[in-house]
Amino acid sequence: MRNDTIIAPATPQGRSAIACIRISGPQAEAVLKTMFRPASKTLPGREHPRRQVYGFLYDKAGNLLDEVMAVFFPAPRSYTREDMAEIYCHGNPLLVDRIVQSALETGLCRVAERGEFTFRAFLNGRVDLAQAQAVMTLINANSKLALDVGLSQLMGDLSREVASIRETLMGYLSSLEVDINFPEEVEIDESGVMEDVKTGIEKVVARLSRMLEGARLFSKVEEGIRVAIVGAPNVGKSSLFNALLGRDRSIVYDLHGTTRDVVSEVRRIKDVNVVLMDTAGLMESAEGVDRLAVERSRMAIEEAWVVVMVLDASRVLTEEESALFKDLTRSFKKVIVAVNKIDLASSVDLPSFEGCDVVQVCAKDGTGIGELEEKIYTAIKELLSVEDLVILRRTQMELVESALEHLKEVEGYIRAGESVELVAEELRLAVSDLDRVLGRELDVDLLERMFSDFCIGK
Ligand SMILES: Nc1nc2c(ncn2[C@@H]2O[C@H](COP(=O)(O)OP(=O)(O)OP(=O)(O)O)[C@@H](O)[C@H]2O)c(=O)[nH]1
Ligand SMILES: [Mg+2]
Repeated sequence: MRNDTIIAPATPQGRSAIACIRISGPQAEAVLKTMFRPASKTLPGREHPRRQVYGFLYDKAGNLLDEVMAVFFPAPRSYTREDMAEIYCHGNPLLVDRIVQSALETGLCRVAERGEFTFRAFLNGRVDLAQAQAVMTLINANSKLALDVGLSQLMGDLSREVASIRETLMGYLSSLEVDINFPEEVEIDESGVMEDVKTGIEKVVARLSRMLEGARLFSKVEEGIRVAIVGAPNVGKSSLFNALLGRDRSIVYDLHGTTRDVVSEVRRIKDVNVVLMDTAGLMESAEGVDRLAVERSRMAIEEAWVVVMVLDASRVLTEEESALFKDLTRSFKKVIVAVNKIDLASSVDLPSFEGCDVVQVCAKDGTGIGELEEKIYTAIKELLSVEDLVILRRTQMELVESALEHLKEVEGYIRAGESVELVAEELRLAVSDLDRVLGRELDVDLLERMFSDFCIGK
């Protein structure tokens, strides 16, 4: 596509022992040789590939710019698969700028756009889009978890999964196409083929749904996993929220309906970021502004990955609370039951909360808060296993969603006994969506948006 030569600092603006400047493209060697004088006879260039050479940089007028190390990587064994040069100079932004300016004065190169090095690596087939995305995650990660996911994706874990799904679909497509192309010549058990395709597609749908879930979850990792504190009015949700935060953030009052808006705060529990959400008490009979508050609580539950359902130990469980508990567990969210106000109850008679963690707490004096925190952490850790997490951009997620829709369409067509042609067409559309996810089929809009988020020099 582009065949010019680009240059950019690869290290951030700031003072450091060393800064790195990268040059990529057909003139990379020429730029380096124009500016560089080695201390010995060795020149960094095609004759000494990938070898660090010590020397000095000069500008056009012959002024010394810096004492540096330089390396030349001939294509295709470089980050971009083009000819590349790297210069390691002293880490002062003024110095870096002066070197880049002098390189531009040779007239052989221009300043790189954001992400252009990685973009070239992608265009030249060194990485696919899932891997390019992983590179960005590795640079921007704020947590160990994000780093681990980035690394596994850079090593091609997601790419292999998408490719394997694609292969499976292509297999079905070719078995269908035999039927389409040679309807007379080959004796084919059509309904048998269709039945196989249908069973296979079900598995693929499950795999893609899992991928999508992993991507949605990963997008929450950095901003914080949402944990909603919910329950009936006045059970002590806000008190518990404050106890977990370690400060009086939410209003506590001995009357129903104290909390109305959802109150959110970010907290770190060990190595994960958590967005704690205090919500309004849920009650069926709510009217007016209370009705609106309950709606907000419901929305918070929707957004949450983990729900802490708070009960009041000093009174019996209401029917409404039992119903809420059932609803929550049915929604596949991780539910933790916190039985609050144990200081008021002489003996706590707990009904069974099947498959749920139950913690007894007293928000007032802090009893059990540590244990609750531990349970929240464990629940999040169960959700966040590195193998399940996937880094996809919004647009890529939409492509996976669209592939899923086509596959569900395929299932529907087969069930309805529609023609082989129709089924094959939907399958082809699903394959095309998957190809765009990895960038096998170019989607200019996606590419532009993706690489413009990168930093200069990457
Ligand atoms: N004895 C005792 N009282 C508590 C405890 N936790 C909360 N309370 C009291 O229970 C009342 C309600 O507490 P809140 O934290 O406002 O309850 P809430 O669930 O947020 O209430 P709404 O926002 O109105 O739904 C207050 O008077 C608190 O002091 C506890 O562990 N023990
Ligand atoms: Mg409250």
